[in-house]
Amino acid sequence: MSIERTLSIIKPDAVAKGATGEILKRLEAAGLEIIGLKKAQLDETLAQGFYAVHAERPFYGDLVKFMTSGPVVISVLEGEGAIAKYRDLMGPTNSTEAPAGTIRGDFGTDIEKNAVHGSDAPETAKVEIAYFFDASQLVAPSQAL
Ligand code: FUP
Repeated sequence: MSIERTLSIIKPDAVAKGATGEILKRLEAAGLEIIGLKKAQLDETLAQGFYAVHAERPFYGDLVKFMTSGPVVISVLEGEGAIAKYRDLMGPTNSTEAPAGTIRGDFGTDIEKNAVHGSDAPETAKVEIAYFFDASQLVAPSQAL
């Protein structure tokens, strides 16, 4: 495995529930370092662009509406095997199928309101990180204390 970066979005449902702190705590506890972080209100154009790959899917309009329904917390995580590690912590896409102990199992509701997004591959991570962060907004990971 290698050191990777991945993009995380804590979605409007989880932010509205006050779960931001707990989710960030789980990421850090798993050894993922937060090297960029911001809270944002996505507008329609930004949400549409982020999910452009799903533009032809029937759920696209509702997904964009959901993602713009309230603030999100966007972060860049760095660590050994960060992409798979974060997807393991998230659990499966559909929160109704996500086991307790996973972020989607504990904080999501269904396949749309599923609490978090995480990149699914190195290529998508690169594009997604650049979509929300300039290089100058990311810090170098800290050295072990
Ligand atoms: P994931 O990689 O787990 O986030 O899942 P996908 O890329 O397959 O889907 C992206 C987002 O689309 C999901 F987070 C939720 C939403 N979605 C729906 O709302 N309905 C569906 O039937 C499938 C996905």
